[in-house]
Amino acid sequence: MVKRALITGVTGQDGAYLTELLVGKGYAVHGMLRRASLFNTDRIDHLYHDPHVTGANLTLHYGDLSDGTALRRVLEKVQPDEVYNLGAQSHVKVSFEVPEYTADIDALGTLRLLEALRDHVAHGGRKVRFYQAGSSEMFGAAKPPQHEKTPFEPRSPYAVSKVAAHWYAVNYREAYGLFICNGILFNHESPRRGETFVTRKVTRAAGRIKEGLQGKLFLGNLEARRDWGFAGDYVEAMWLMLQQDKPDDYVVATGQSHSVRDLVETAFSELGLDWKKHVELDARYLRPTEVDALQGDASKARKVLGWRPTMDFKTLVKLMVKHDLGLAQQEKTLHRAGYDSPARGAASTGVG
Ligand code: NDP
Ligand code: GDR
Repeated sequence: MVKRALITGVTGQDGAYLTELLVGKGYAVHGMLRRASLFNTDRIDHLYHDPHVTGANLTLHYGDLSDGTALRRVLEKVQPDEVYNLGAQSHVKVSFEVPEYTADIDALGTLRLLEALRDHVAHGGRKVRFYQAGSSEMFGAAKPPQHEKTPFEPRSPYAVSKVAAHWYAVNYREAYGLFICNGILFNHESPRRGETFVTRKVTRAAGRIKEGLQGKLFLGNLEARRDWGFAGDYVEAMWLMLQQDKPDDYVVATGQSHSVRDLVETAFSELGLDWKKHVELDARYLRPTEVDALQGDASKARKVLGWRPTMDFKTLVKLMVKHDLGLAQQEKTLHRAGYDSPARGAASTGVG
């Protein structure tokens, strides 16, 4: 029997890596995406085949975490064995600008999906396993190293919403006996990372500065410390959680933490650049309340799931810098040929 997985947030960084992983394992993957005025499937286009072709193993469905009816419909249609709830307004700084929306999608959206799941399982007598994308941001002000028993002290509307989603998930597991796992994942990055998150913003800028396309990089707090791992490793942990005999919650992290300053220094020096000549502070990127230090203790995931990260911080930064230098070189070639790309991405958004 071919297993069926439903992924919300399939167009995001993790959605793309998870789809690759599951397709590689022989799953029929169904992704939920929201309607956009421009195509928003760049990260999964290489995995998508015309549905009329036999053997197509990624199918897309329109839906939105704000729309409970659509969630029910998609569940009924797909009849999944596993559901991965990755969809979210995932930007911490943006959550201060749009707190109600963030709560609606990240907290209530999870509740809507759990309600649909509860009915789907009760009426159809089906067995469905559910993964909830929790975050190290939930630990917020709690002292590192953080593990499954560390109390949550959230510091942003995003983090508060993820804490609510976490407890909804625990409650639905206990109240209705559903197979639900919360992953508490620390920051994970890749060349597919959105360009307003700090790692990608830095590696994009380093490549563009090296190619003479940009002079300055404006950043916020350089002292914050994060535990950065590779997204490809982290989606493996999500899948492993759903393959266990019992549902449980797991921290997923490398156990190493670095400051934003270390990140900038590592990325720029990879290209022989002196970051001090290019980086400037812009208070727009400071957060009203910051999470100062995150460093995960993933002993439980190591012991129970047999999960280990394969990529360290330096290798990850190197991979991203190399990728983004390539992008900058393409941009330069286009520029020379007379195709000017508009100012774009992290350099110009002013939000990330
Ligand atoms: P991204 O921001 O790259 O992707 C988020 C996904 O959610 C996108 O597919 C986005 O669609 C979708 N989405 C946004 N709003 C809605 C909505 N209203 N209805 C349905 N889908 C929506 O995030 P990541 O891939 O990095 O993260 C995946 C999940 O894991 C998120 O829940 C995030 O909060 C969480 N997380 C991430 C960590 C990380 O370091 N990456 C760490 C811990 C948790 P669109 O493409 O249209 O915008
Ligand atoms: P984070 O990631 O908030 O940890 O959330 P982000 O990369 O946005 O910030 C990390 C740290 O860098 C500091 N910082 C800046 N951040 C951004 N985005 N832009 C800047 O210019 C900048 N300057 C300094 C931030 O203040 C912060 O301390 C990510 C998201 O993927 C969440 O969805 C996820 O849950 C957590 O990781 C774990």
